[in-house]
Amino acid sequence: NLSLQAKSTVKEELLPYCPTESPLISGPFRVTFPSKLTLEDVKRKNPLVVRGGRYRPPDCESKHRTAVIIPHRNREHHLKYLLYYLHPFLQRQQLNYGIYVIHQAGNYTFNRAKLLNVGFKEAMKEEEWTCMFYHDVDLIPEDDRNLYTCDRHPKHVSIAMDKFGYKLPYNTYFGGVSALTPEQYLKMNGFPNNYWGWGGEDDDIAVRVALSGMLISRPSVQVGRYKMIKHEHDKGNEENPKRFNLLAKTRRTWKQDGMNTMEYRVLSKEYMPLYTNITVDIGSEK
Ligand code: UDH
Ligand code: NGS
Repeated sequence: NLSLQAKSTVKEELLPYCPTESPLISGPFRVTFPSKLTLEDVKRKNPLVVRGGRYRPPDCESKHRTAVIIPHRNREHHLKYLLYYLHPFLQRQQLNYGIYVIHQAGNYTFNRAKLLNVGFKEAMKEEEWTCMFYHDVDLIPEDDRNLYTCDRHPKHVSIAMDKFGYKLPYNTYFGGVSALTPEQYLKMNGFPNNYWGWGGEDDDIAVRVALSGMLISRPSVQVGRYKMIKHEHDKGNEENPKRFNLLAKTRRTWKQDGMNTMEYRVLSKEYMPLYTNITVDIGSEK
């Protein structure tokens, strides 16, 4: 029925913009980890989230399109809690959003930064996102005034984590959760592909921000608060002994390694009810 279809299109186009400040934001909330929680529960509590973990506010047009990119392997128990908190959190902020889990296939050493590069590229194929949140799976925001939108400069977001006594561990720390527009990301040639194992890749990203002539922005320490789900070092993500050597060379390598040189193979893309799962073969160290 054409006329009905036309009407519904018109209705969509006529949605007013969402207010600059969402009226649904309520500030700090308590983060706990209920032991019986299931993904089914999370699904039931988020009826407006559609296939692939997408959402748009039902009665206003959001000015923001945010993709959350989560590097992942073998952390399903953390993912469940993150989704439990993140979906309602993003909805209270009245964002258009999508959640992408970038799952490293195989048992070769983990590579967080390369997975984030893959996440950028794959998410941008699907939608013109205006902001990417690069998000560790074990960090739960504790205050919804911490807006998941981008700033004029690359933003380091997880600046007050419980495990560091709710302050930065050091001034240039860029780990955990960060947010960049596609323009900012491309300007710094994305992230390094050659940090295999734990450590240093986040410092490399901070160096790239500076080398490409940008500054780091941060939320206030009152709102940039996160609780980390406690865990031990993962198998397959041992400390990278090469990280200090790599970091010493970033100035010479950042233009030749990053967004422009990344090689990978997507093995599957599944539109799950609460997130898009992209399983990827990112190869191994050369
Ligand atoms: N990640 C995985 N699977 C892995 C390794 C890492 O999904 O096997 C992802 C996940 O999103 C994680 C992120 O990469 O949040 C960063 O890795 P990490 O959590 O290992 O790094 P972090 O520095 O912890 O937070 C290091 C282990 C600390 C052990 C302390 C023991 N008391
Ligand atoms: C630095 C690491 C970072 C890491 C940060 C916090 O030393 O990658 O510690 O680590 N840099 C290097 O190793 C060069 S944490 O306390 O979370 O284990 O993010």
